[in-house]
Amino acid sequence: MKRDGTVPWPPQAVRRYVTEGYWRGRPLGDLMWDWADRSGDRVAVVDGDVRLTYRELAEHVDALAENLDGLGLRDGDNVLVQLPNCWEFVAFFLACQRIGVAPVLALLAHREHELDYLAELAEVTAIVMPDRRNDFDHQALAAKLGAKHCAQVIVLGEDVHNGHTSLGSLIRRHGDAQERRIGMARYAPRSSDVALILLSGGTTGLPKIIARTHDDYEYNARRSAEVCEFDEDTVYLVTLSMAHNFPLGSPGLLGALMNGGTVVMARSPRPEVTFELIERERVTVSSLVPAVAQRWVDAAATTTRDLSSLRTVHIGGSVLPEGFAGTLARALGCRVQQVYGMAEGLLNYTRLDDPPHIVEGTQGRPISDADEYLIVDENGTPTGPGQPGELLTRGPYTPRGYFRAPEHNLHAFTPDGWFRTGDVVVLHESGNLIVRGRIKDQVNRGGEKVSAPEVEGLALELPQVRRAAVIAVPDRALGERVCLCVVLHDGQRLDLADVQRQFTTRGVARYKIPERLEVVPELPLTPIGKVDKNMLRQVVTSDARQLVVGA
Ligand code: AMP
Ligand code: DBH
Repeated sequence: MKRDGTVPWPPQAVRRYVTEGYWRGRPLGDLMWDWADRSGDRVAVVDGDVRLTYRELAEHVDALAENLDGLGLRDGDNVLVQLPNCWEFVAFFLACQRIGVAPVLALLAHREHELDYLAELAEVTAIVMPDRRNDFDHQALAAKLGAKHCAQVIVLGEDVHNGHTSLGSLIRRHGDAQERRIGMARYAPRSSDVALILLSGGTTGLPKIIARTHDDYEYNARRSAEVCEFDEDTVYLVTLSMAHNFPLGSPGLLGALMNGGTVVMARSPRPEVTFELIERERVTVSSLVPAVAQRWVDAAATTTRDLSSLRTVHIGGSVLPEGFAGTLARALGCRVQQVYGMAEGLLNYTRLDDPPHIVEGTQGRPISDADEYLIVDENGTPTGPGQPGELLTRGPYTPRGYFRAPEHNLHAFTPDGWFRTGDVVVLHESGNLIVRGRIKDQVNRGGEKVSAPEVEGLALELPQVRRAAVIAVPDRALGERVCLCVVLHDGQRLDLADVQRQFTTRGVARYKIPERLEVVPELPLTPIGKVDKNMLRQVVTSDARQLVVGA
């Protein structure tokens, strides 16, 4: 099946990106053998006791790619992938790239509500999930989704049910690797095709997804790795889920592999797990969200692990508390790069030679000379120097539309292709950007983005609820948490535990489930009749609360 629903860059932009060398015309899957030819005996991936050289990785990937073809997966297919960080995930990702299959990268936290939607929207032909994890039976859910969406089920783990295929058995190397490598030429996906599908945090009923091409994503990772000075000595620890754009390609594990470095997989971001890996594998760099970084800082004070190999930490995904970049650098004895990025494209990093006040006080600047951006007011007019406004952007790795979302794209992009980030930024005199806040209707829970309208829609399914509004409430550990404000039907009662139980039964990812409930007699409205969330936020987070609750 061929994918439709992507929004291509206009021809003059394509010409520019090709002639000026941003896009190299190479599918991601081809690169793997460039790496193996260059660094074949070096260790590419470490996962527990498994250590794979670049050559071994490439051979596993080709064997897997051929077996996926044998299962009937074809160029143009999409596959739903929900896996923990592990070497098999890296191999699966690359095998998809070899044969033109696009992985749709779901988070481990996602449940039926999200996965069913993704399977439907992307029309996936296969689903890859672990057997069980943390007491959740992923395979049972995979079976249900597979049956509903006529998709094959591929399972990571020992306990593979009848009718499902074992990922372990597909990945085994066999036969003549050189012959297979030559034979792989028959797949040859085009570099302008979709390579992978990333999830956005979303600001609508259900989050939108982003199709990234080989050309754009290769540049995304390559240029990021240049900015972050990755090289052969880079040992990158995958701390966050590799389904995220940040550890996957910003520069993340792809940036490390492109430069002959080593990628170390962590199953959990907890310091108990990651510090041991840093010591054992002499890790030089990792990427963290502020909530995880805070736990590392706390643990670093008393750890007996040797963290001296750590040279740089990338931190981004949500607003960094003031002064925290400096605290982090001191606690871990390394440099910090702030990263302001998005699955939609645009990436900003502070540079390694920026002075400390810039590293601590800004979220960096775009990676590419071809990145364009504007800071605009509510009318779309550029704000004056130093004035905050919404950031709009376009460029060689920022697609011109969400996947299969023509209606939504009318609002999310301007007619001339600028992506409206929904973030409020200000341009610092250094040329770096500072993120001041956002106008999008979202909660940023420790870097995981939650669409407020999505949670409101789910709340309205509860029989007790007449009206619902979701706002972010500040939280020390996570930055923000989801607060659900509801007006109940007459005579109804509802408490937080009840809400949480009903959301869990409905199959909603845990990070979206409200952690605070406010039952109010009415929701405050703006003059044009929309819920006034600014007022609601003030009411809920201050003493002004009585005003509405008592109204
Ligand atoms: P997503 O679209 O889900 O990939 O999330 C990207 C969004 O995360 C951005 O548009 C910002 O709202 C937020 N974000 C990412 N990095 C930072 C950062 N360093 N500081 C503040 N917000 C950030
Ligand atoms: O928050 C993000 O989505 C994000 C943050 C930092 C991102 O996608 C990235 C870097 O690539």
